[in-house]
Amino acid sequence: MKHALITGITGQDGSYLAELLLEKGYEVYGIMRRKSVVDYGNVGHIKDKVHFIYADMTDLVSLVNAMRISQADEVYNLAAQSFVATSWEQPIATADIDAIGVTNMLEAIRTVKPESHFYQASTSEMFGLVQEMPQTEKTPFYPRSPYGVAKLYGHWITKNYRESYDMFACSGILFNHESERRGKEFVTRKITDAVARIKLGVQDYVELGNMDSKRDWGHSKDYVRAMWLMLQQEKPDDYVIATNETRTVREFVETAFTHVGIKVEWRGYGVDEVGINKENGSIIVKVNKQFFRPAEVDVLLGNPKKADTELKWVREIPFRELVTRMVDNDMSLVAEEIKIANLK
Ligand code: NAP
Ligand code: F7E
Repeated sequence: MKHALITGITGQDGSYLAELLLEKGYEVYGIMRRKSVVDYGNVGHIKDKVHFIYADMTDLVSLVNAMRISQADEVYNLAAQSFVATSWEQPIATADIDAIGVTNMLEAIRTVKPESHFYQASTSEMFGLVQEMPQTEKTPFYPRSPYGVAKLYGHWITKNYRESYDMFACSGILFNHESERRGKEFVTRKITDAVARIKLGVQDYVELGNMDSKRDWGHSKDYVRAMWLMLQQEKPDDYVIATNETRTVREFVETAFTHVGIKVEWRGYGVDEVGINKENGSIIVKVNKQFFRPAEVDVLLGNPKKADTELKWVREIPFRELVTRMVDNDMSLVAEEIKIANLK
């Protein structure tokens, strides 16, 4: 039986990856941060099947301990301060976790079990101000946020440990992937949660930032399969994981509202743009400068050809299904919330 250690197991990807590895018969270990109230995040439903170890990416000793306890054959480093907007508010914490944290994990592996296979959660944010379309493994990087800069360090240190110590260390350059378990501060979940609240009559409108920003959005469940595939190859390498489709935030909004039977009509430009419910004329989308970033990544579009060819990785959940799954999930959650509030 293989042992796997997942950092960031309580997050979106960590939870889907833990489910996948349990299905495959792995003994799954996950690191958790100590909090004042115990919180299993997205893995509450499988908490009895996972071995939890208290550790932190900024604490090398705790990671060495996690390696000693788990004796992991495969280490998936998913832990990160992952919200780009917060990386301007907490640039140093972001660097400690997302950059130095990677070296901590690699050193822990090198000390305890250097033959372990290592996966690093790299990101399309490293392409930032994109230098070519679409982006591939060969596209030069130009990060545009403290998050992107920190992740670029993590990417290169992974490659460096592979070349310096012959470690089986891979980076997945994953483009945006979302799900029903996505944090509500990210634009997709913010939209689907708001669409459910507006449809069910408990919210009037949603305020967003840059509506023209374009992203290559897939589903997390498909993307964690790619992580596992990378660690099963004969040789370690880096791969772009993406859908090769890109859409604006505005298109995401339209698709989500359409799914609940609301047609949005757009009026005005820039910060004055509003989305109107065509049926009754009410404003359901506004733009608020507060959600703009100091430097933006305008467009991302990834070419996953190498992953298709070498990993035989295919995306199974198309864009529309991603959106409808998220909206349906939020409709159920908000309806339940309303039911409970009415019982009080
Ligand atoms: P997420 O939901 O924000 O999960 C982040 C995880 O990291 C959580 O489990 C969090 O634990 C943990 N964490 C944060 N700081 C930590 C620390 N100091 N020590 C230990 N654990 C810590 O992120 P995700 O969407 O699943 O993404 C997974 C990884 O892929 C991240 O590295 C992210 O940067 C990267 N990535 C994501 C995307 C995407 O579109 N989702 C694309 C490319 C790359 P708590 O529960 O305690 O907060
Ligand atoms: O923003 C725009 C915003 O916060 C997407 C992380 O998983 O993917 C994610 O980073 C776009 C940006 O994700 C709002 O300006 C407009 O252009 O959902 P997001 P992200 O920044 O792309 C990458 C690949 C990662 O690695 C990260 O960890 O949407 N946008 N209005 C907005 N964004 C937010 N959050 N909120 C708004 O109101």
